[in-house]
Amino acid sequence: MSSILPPSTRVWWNQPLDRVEGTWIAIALIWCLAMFFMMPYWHIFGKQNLSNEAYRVTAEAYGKKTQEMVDKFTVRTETELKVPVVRPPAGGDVYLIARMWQWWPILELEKGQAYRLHLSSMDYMHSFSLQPENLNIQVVPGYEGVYTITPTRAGKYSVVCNEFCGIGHHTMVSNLYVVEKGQGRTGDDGAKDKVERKNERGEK
Ligand SMILES: [Cu+2]
Repeated sequence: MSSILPPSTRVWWNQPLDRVEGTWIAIALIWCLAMFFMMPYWHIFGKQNLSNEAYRVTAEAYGKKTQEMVDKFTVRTETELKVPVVRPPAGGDVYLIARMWQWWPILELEKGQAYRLHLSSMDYMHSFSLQPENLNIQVVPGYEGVYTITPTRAGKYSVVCNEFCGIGHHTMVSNLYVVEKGQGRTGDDGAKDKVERKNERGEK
């Protein structure tokens, strides 16, 4: 038998099951079932799988909601692109736009507060990867994913696009800040920080 000539016997496949073959089929079946039941188990008892809500949304509607949050809660801008850093009230809704090739705006969240993180794409498929946390969320155009998150450690996190989205994919990086309660480089606090730093250097 070859791939060019037809098999010599017509019914070539009707053979009794070999013991080794049967054993491997049984092993594969048991493993498949184990993985199948691990999915709901890990969703309930594991910490990696987020429970999400998803809604249909248009890019325009989502952009508008994000813009409203940015208009209300921007505390400063960063980088030469003047990306707004937004600090929405603790426990509220936060919106993040993924688009070629930018995350917009930059979010500043308070440690220990639960937020509803909204994610949607303005164009193609992207993926929200939060480093160094083990968090990876698909961001799909036309859908608004909502994830309830509670930052547990203060610091500066990196947001990376984990879905190849074109020529500028590798530049689609951003930050996410988690600050201690009542802290952060916001308006007044920022001014205070500057004064303190001046004092440390002995300047007046
Ligand atoms: Cu992307």
